[in-house]
Amino acid sequence: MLEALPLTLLAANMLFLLAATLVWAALGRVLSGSQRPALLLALANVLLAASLGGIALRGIAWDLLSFWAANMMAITSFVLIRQAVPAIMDERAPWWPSALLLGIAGSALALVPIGSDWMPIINFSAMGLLMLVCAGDAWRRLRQIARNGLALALASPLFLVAGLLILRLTMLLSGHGTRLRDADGANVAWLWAVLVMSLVLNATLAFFVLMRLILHIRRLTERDALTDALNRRAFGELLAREHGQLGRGRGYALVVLDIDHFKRINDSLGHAGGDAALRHLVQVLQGCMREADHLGRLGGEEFGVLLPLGDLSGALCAAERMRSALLAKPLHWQDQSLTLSASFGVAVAAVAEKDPDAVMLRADQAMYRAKAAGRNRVEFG
Ligand code: GH3
Ligand code: MG
Ligand code: MG
Repeated sequence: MLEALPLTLLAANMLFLLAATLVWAALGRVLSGSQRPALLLALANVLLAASLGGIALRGIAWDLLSFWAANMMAITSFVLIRQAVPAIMDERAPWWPSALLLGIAGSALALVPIGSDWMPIINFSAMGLLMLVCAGDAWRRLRQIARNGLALALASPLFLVAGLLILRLTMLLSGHGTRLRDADGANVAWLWAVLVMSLVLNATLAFFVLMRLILHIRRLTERDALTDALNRRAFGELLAREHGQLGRGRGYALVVLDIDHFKRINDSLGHAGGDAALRHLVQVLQGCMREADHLGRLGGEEFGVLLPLGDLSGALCAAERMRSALLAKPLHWQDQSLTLSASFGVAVAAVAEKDPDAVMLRADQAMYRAKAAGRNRVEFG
């Protein structure tokens, strides 16, 4: 009865991994933005299942398949998992370090006698290292979107898996469990741990995919589809939040700007050219802004720039920088080159003002004064 337990657990592990393969393959079809990581993870799961299948067939199938190939498939599946984490976050990590490690492990596995204790030691060294790098990379990437503590908590299941692989390596180094199919307590416990590990790993990565999707949707609700600047609602919310800090001594400045004679641009370049001009303006303005500043599209060809902690001279300076940058960088559209200009209105929030609408009104009025005074200039109100 106990003799058959490792085989039963191997079969249970394989079934779970095959089910996970199907889920990732289906997710890859449904979530168009996450096709690449889903495909990598489907492949990783199926390779891990095949590797366990190879182990189950030891003594029955060809040794090269059940030992060397089974180990290589297991390491490859961790290479794929390591590459899937940046892919989930829409980034690419270079393949060569993983490929180099795979090559070294493959050669080392080919050099040691088939079935020797060194084989699982080489295998777990490579898998443990890959998982540790994967967890560290996930933590580093998560820190870009979450506080350090939260990023570590989110990446901790991956560190747990790396820890388990390294624990298994230390067991192997002390001579325990080198033959996975032997029905000893350590092997049975390990096979249960593999089941839990596969579950934790897949669930964590699925959570990352979900998180990325939520962040993407949130971005869509906050951004203007044409220019990717904040939309009016999101900009208004930021402004209201900043205004709430006024009482605590944290001031802000607001710049409102409107492209000059935009109708003429639409008339001469066509509507698509006008759209390109709006995107160009946003690009130029973003090049003039500090990291803490926010740009929003208030409507049509009118934009707002929120300058936290901004005073009047600083805000006038920033607006002047934007105005001259716009003149210095003409729009290239198809074969034509066109210089854009805009009129700017600047206002600094006063503690006495009840809400940000009053500040916006002053900046807007200043912008209209700039229009009336001949356009392509900065006024304050
Ligand atoms: P002024 O210097 O007084 O601001 O003149 P203007 O022509 O820029 O201002 P007006 O308000 O008369 O015209 C704004 C034009 O912007 C009219 C509208 O068709 C165009 N517009 C608004 N939104 C978009 C957009 O998303 N894409 C394009 N291509 N045009 C837009
Ligand atoms: Mg205009
Ligand atoms: Mg306008």
